[in-house]
Amino acid sequence: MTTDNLQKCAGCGVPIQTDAPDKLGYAPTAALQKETVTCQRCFRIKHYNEMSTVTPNQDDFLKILSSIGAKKALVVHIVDLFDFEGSLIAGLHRFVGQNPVVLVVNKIDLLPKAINVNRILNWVQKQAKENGIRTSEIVLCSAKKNIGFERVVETIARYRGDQDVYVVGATNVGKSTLINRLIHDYSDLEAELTTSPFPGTTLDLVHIPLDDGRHIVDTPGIVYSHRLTELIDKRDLKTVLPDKPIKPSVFQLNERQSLFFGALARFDFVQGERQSFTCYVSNALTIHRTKLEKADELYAAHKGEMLAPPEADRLDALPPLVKHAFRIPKGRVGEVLVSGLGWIAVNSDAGAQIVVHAPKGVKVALRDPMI
Ligand SMILES: Nc1nc2c(ncn2[C@@H]2O[C@H](COP(=O)(O)OP(=O)(O)OP(=O)(O)O)[C@@H](O)[C@H]2O)c(=O)[nH]1
Ligand SMILES: [Mg+2]
Repeated sequence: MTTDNLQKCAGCGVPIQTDAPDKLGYAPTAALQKETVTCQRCFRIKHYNEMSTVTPNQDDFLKILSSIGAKKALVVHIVDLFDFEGSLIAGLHRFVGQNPVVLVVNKIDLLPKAINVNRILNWVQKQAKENGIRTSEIVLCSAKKNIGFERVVETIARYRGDQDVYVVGATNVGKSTLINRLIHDYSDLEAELTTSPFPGTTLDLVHIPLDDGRHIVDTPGIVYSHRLTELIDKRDLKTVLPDKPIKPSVFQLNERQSLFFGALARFDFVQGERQSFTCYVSNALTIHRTKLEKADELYAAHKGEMLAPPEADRLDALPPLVKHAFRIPKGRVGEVLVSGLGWIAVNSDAGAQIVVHAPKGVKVALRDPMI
């Protein structure tokens, strides 16, 4: 296969080839005449919303991270506020050497409307510290809705000096969307990176020139198999990934009641006084309440139908649900994160014993309340 002198796709970074239409990087020969060359996959994602995603190679990613450590650069680490712990790159500082790291927490538009951004920032600072994340600065924004973006631009400018900027993060956190906003709002460049609602869009480094001859570099997302969104069928992501502000659902539960999140997860209130729990999940995901003693039976009888996603034809691909037990002592409140699905807040400080059932491998963690 000829890859034309390492010409790379301007949308996703894949090397362009003109021989094999069914392989990555294909572009028709005529497309090479254009000023910016994009591959057929990017064309289809952009114009037909095609779900053409690829699982990036983890070794490649580690190589990219380590190579950043060997040069002087600013590292912009993007995480998704909807899956904060799930999308953090643990131990990033080990890879990036002496380089400064700015943590950009994206998608703040997904939180319910009436939230206090400063409170969220305090929460993020605390969580980042607890998770061993070392950063020069933390900024919150929405790249999509253009919230908090001046701060992002100022912060990058302040720490970059005259160096390149590498934008890194887990898949789907909004790296390419954020760089597109920088390009469109702060430069005359025509470039446009490919973005899509599905993880695994950017395939290789894409260098975008800055005014001083340096570059801002888009990178492929890291695949974390502890995120539900990496495990489930792509077709079910539409239901699981929120694209509008979350409308929290509040449930008053008696002990020994359960909630099902499609067939993807289950929450049991095992013991405690009657109290309220608030679910922060995609508005498109249906939550079913039932009695704890009926829950197993209900799951067996209705998964893939009333309890969906996943739909019946792709249930087999879902890892079995495993239990995570938590005891929230009297006097404490908390939230249980199910990485990629959302979180459930235990609002009352009356004490509660809960069990969360989530697909094997998915990260489930108790944390301080964000909201
Ligand atoms: N609600 C919301 N969605 C966002 C925001 N930023 C990006 N998105 C959406 O998140 C999805 C992923 O965005 P991308 O920019 O492709 O993410 P990425 O990090 O480049 O993903 P990979 O290339 O797969 O690693 C798209 O559907 C974006 O529209 C944001 O601030 N808010
Ligand atoms: Mg991308």
